[in-house]
Amino acid sequence: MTVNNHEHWMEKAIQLARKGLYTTHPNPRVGCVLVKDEQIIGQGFHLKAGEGHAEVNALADAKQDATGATAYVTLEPCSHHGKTPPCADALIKAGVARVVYGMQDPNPDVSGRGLAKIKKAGIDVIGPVLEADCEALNPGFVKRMREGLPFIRVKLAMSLDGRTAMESGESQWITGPEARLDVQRLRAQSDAIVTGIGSVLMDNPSMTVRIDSDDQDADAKTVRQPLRVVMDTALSILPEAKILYPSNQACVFCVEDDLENEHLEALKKKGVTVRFSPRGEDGRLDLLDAMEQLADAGINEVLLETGSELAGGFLQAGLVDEIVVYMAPKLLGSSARPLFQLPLETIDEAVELELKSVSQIGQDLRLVYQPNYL
Ligand code: AOF
Ligand code: ZN
Repeated sequence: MTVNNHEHWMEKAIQLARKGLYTTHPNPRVGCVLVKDEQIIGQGFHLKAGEGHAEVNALADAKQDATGATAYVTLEPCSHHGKTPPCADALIKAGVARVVYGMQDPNPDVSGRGLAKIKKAGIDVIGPVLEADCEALNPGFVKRMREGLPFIRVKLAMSLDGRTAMESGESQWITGPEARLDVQRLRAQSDAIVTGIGSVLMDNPSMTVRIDSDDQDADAKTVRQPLRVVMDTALSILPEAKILYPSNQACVFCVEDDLENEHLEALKKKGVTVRFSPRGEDGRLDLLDAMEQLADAGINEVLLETGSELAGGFLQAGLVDEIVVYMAPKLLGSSARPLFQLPLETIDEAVELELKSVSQIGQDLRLVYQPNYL
């Protein structure tokens, strides 16, 4: 079989994996097709942690005996007993002749052991195939496993003159309804939404996901609400703030030596998780430490939805992996607030970005950038 055929079937497996876009957390999105005589005989994807992995679902779906089939799977089949038994064993038992994989599993419990087990059983192993596309399914899982940090995406809405809010901080409804729906999809695919106390005090947002169950992109029936996280050095958030409810999915980061104590007790009583981070070099909450704590808690993808100051702080800390900007056909004027607060003085200090994609969405432009950190 030619490489192109492998890519063709792997592309099908990738499409299946995308169905888990909103639901697999903290597990990766994975898809699998079983091919025999140039026909798909079974297909599956991972929907939810604790439930069947892609390979097991594909085997269960198989309309005929999978003996001699080729399994195309976007991620190396697992070799460990997690919440479910090893997929490598299931494929061996089913008698597949060949396994074509998209990328090695970066999970240290697996990382190469699944492929080794399959090879040892006398099954052909081919890969990686479409590795970059398979990695792109799981930027957060991959980053958490390799670096102990979540993948951090900053979402910003701005006017043509690069302003995100009026001088007063007033910022609602800069972009059109299509762009706002797109933001709902970004929220739904994120494990956590992070914001700052400034945005909470200004807008009292709820930051929940409101998405149609017939969304075309993924199985949206089981959309879960991401964890809502507030960066609040002095713990000045009011226990009634909307973002804290439901309280079992809310978390506030603060610095322990700076607390307003009655808030701590009130928040704990309401069931909100309060986490402590040390002070960074600039005297403010250490964002790197906070993000490491989130990764340890199984958070793969973070969506940062906040004002220009905290967004600037994340950028300067080298923590931003992707910037999604919605640009509205509006001018907000020269006294309005900029996209990021960055105290730069010379042109050499300019932050370089790489443009990844541009698309029109309603009347707005959607621009995706990756920072080029030195
Ligand atoms: C696969 N196929 O569809 C997925 C895999 O706790 P468990 O049993 O669900 O295992 C989770 C780990 O299994 C996860 O961290 C990742 O390494 C792997 N995910 N592997 O072969 C799948 N979702
Ligand atoms: Zn598995």
